Amino acid sequence: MTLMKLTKSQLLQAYRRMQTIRMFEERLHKEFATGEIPGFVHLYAGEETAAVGVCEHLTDADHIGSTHRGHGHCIAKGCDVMAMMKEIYGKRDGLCAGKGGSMHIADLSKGMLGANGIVGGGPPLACGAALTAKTNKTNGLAVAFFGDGGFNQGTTLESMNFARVHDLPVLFVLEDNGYAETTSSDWSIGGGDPVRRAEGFGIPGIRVDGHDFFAVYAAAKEAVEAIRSGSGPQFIHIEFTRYYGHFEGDAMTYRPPGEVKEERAFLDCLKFFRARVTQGGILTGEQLDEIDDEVEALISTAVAGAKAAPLPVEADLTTNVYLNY
Ligand SMILES: Cc1ncc(C[n+]2csc(CCOP(=O)(O)OP(=O)(O)O)c2C)c(N)n1
Ligand SMILES: [Mg+2]
Repeated sequence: MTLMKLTKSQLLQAYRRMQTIRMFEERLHKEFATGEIPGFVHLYAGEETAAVGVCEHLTDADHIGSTHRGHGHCIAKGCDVMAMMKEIYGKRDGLCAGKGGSMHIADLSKGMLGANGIVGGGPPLACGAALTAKTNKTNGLAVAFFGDGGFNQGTTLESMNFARVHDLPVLFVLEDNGYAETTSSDWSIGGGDPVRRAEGFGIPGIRVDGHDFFAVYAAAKEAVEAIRSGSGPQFIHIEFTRYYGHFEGDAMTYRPPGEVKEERAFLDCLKFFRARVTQGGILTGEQLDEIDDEVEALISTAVAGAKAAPLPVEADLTTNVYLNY
């Protein structure tokens, strides 16, 4: 895809969102080490193109099902960054009143169905949202993000079959970061080629280089346009790596030495983006630097706000639960 197909403001927004994800995650990595953040945290740094390249084609009326590595999906779908940070710190005015934490951030007003602690939990939710959109003829769609581990779960395979049989407006997005915990995706995906697996379900698919925002954006544009014109489900296989461990605290002994260092040096999607738009003369380095400064300030404010925010009180235990007390 040529850069000219994106307007300057679209390029600036995409860069801001990817940089917000990167800085959010880099800062969380540091803050988690202080011991102040409760629960588990899984970082999305290195995978920014998937969330942003896909969600830039969606509206608030479209839904996404996410994963345990969900911060990037939330940010790309427009969730409030300050409220997200408070949620991760378990604070009362967090996005889910401090009851969800990192792995259960949701915001239905933005179509964000929730990060999800169940591997393979997102695709059935996305199918449900897509069935609603189809039944109500909203022209909306749903995206199921899942990892290479999630791709081998029965729930994902059943969802792909269900989506095809019912011609649901669903985009299945495989975020192949090379590992499911410690297991290599080269080994774990039977048959080897995920696109062929999707085609086995009758779902058209494409593989893209996840280090290249423009490749992901173009593939997602085509898939979303096809779905909105009634094609039924589509599939995208995105390949990249995660910059951190499976969870914060993972010693990563299963990774070859230097793997992440090399990825960061030579395959960083943000560096690629910057080079493409500045060398093409479409944006200036100063415009991008300005965004970097603004995002850095936003994340610092979010962390300070989250640390200072009040914890839930005892009476909050019985609010927003299924039973009325
Ligand atoms: C149903 C289920 N089985 C196992 C787990 C434990 N678990 C959490 S994350 C994970 C690996 C997921 O790998 P992948 O889908 O590739 O996502 P990634 O962590 O690489 O983003 C596993 C096995 C779980 N949370 N849910
Ligand atoms: Mg994985």
